[in-house]
Amino acid sequence: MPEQITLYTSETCPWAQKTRIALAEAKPFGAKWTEFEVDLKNKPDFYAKTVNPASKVPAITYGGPAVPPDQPSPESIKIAESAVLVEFIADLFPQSNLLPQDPVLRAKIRFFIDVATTKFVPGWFQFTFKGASPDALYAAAEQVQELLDPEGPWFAGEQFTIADVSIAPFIERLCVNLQNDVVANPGEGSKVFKELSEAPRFARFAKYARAILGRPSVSGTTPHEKLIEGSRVRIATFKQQAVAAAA
Ligand SMILES: N[C@@H](CCC(=O)N[C@@H](CS)C(=O)NCC(=O)O)C(=O)O
Repeated sequence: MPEQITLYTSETCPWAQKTRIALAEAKPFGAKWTEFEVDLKNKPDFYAKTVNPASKVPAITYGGPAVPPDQPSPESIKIAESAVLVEFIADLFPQSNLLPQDPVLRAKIRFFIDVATTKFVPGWFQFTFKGASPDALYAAAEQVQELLDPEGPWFAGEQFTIADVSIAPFIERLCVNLQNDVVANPGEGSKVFKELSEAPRFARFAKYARAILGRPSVSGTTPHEKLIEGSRVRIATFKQQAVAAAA
């Protein structure tokens, strides 16, 4: 009998979405799990005490007896950090081939994840929420597309891997922000969307983004209206902070 898995998540958190995508991809290969929605504005007391001392989502309890998610067993293993969890899920369900065996491909996948996390995520974040120039985002999109298999549809060609899992929530958020022009400098979002989706220099990136958005484990797992609402609040908060800092 497989060990129990409980995922502590939050519906609009991109890091938690990575683990939800990985689990959904592993489902045909036997993954079964329980989800517990953590209210990040009002976290339950048990969470930091017994699941994740960093008090962040995602986290997983693995193994131990079957217990209600709000009463985690001391006997279960507690694991946090989305990058660790995504690899853990790939390791638990090797038939999913989310992390193929070939050492060179594994290294390439990990390098791609590093670029996604250290270049693409900040490029999206700084442009969307802080009103930075889109140059860093464009440079990151170019770097991402140079690493992609030329034919695709995925990073590693025909096989969907944790490389795709790890960038998917951020490509989804970028598209939602740009298409709805929910960015720090209104008007800029639509322009950047046109550039990224129509300019020949981003053709491979645009094709990849469309494939990611159409993947069932990605599409429909995060309500876009909540992402838009959350982005508006975050943009307004950063603007207030900038005004306060300048005063
Ligand atoms: N490096 C972490 C980042 C996780 C993270 O920042 N999660 C946010 C929500 S998106 C969180 O739980 N923040 C705690 C809080 O809001 O108090 C990971 O990859 O898992």
